[in-house]
Amino acid sequence: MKTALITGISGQDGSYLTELLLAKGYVVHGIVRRSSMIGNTSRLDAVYQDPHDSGRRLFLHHGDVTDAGLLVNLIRDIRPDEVYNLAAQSHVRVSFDLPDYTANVTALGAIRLLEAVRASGIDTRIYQASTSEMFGTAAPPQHETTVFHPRSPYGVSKLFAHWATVNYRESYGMFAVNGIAFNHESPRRGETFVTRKITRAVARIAAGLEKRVYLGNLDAVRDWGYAPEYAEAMWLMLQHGEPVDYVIATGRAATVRDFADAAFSHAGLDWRDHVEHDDRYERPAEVPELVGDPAKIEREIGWKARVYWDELARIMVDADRNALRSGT
Ligand code: NDP
Ligand code: GDR
Repeated sequence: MKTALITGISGQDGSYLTELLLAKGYVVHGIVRRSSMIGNTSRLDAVYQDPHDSGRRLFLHHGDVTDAGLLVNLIRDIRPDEVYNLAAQSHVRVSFDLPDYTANVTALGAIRLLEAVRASGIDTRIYQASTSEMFGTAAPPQHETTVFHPRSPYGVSKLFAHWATVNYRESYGMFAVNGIAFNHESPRRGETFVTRKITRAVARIAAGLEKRVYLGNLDAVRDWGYAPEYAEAMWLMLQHGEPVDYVIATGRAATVRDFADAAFSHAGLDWRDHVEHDDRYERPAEVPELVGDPAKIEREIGWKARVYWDELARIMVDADRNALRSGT
C-alpha cells in the first residue's frame, strides 16, 4: 500500500487527487491550514473518514508550507512514497496585492518541501504544481522548451519553484518533476476565478436572483481543461520510469468572452445582456494568450484531455444550477 502526502489538499486539485489516490488504495496524508471555521475542508466532505475509524486511509494534519519544521517532521513521520506540492497562493490578481506573501508560500514553500524531503533521506517522488502562467507573454502554442516570461508575482514565484524542482533533481538525483498545467476548472473551482465566477453568475441570473456580473479583460485566451483529468496526469507523471517535466493542456483555447457566451447560452441567456466591465478585475500586466501543446505528455505518458472548454462550461453551469436548486 503506497502512501502520499498532499499539500493544498483542501483546494480544487487536492480534492480530486485525494479521491483518485484513495480509489487506487493509497494511504493519503494532507496538510490543511488551521481556520476559525470548519468549512475549509468542504471539498473533502465526500471522502471524509472518521478519525476513530481504525481502517481509515485519509489523514489531515494542521500545517502550513511556511513552516519548515512542520514539513521536516511530517516527512520524517509519514515517510511518503509520493509528495504532491499543490499548496499555493494561487490567485494571479491577488498576487499583485500580496507579492511578498505569495512568494513566501508559492516560491519558498516549494523549496522548503524539497529540502525537507532531501534532508529526510527518504526515497520519495515529488510532483510540483507548475503553471502555464510562467510562459506569460511567450507566443502560443507553449510547450516544454518555450522560454518563460512570467507576468505576475504569482508567475515569478512559480518559476522559482519550477527551477528549484529541476535543481534538486539535477543536484541530488531526486525524482522531482514539474507538471506545467494550463488552466483547469470544475464545479469545485474557487469562486473568484473567471470560469466559476461566470457559471455561478449564470445560475443566479437564470434563477432571477441577480441581473449582471462584472468582469475584466474579455479578450484573454486560455486553454481550459477539466480538473479531475489533471489529477490523473499528476499521478501518471509520478508512475513514469524517468523524472520528466510535462506540459498538461488540452491544446484548444477560447477567449473569456467565448466562455461567457457558451455558459450563458447553455442557460438560454445572451451574455451581452448581463456582462459588464469593471476595471478592478484587470491586472497590472496581463497574460494575453495561453494555448498548450500537449504532444509530449500524450506521446510519452499516454495522457490526453477528454473534456474541452465548451463542454466544461456546460458541466459547470449545470453543477451551479443544481447546487442553487438544492441549496448546497
Ligand atoms: P486552489 O487555490 O484551489 O488550492 C490551493 C491550496 O493551497 C488550498 O488547499 C489552500 O488551502 C492551500 N494553501 C494556500 N496557502 C497555503 C499555505 N501557506 N500552506 C499550506 N497550504 C496552503 O488551487 P488549485 O487546486 O486550483 O491548484 C492547485 C495547485 O496547482 C496550485 O499550486 C496552483 O497554483 C497550481 N496550478 C493550478 C492551475 C489551475 O488552473 N487550477 C493551473 C496550474 C497550476 P486553503 O483551502 O486553506 O486556502
Ligand atoms: P488565471 O485564471 O489568472 O489564468 O490563473 P483566472 O480565472 O483568474 O483568469 C483567467 C483570465 O480571465 C481574465 N478575467 C478575469 N479573471 C478573474 N479572476 N476575474 C474576472 O472578473 C475576470 N475578467 C477577466 C483574467 O484577466 C485572465 O486573463 C489560473 C489560476 O488557477 C492559477 O493558479 C494557474 O496557475 C493558472 O490559472 C494557469
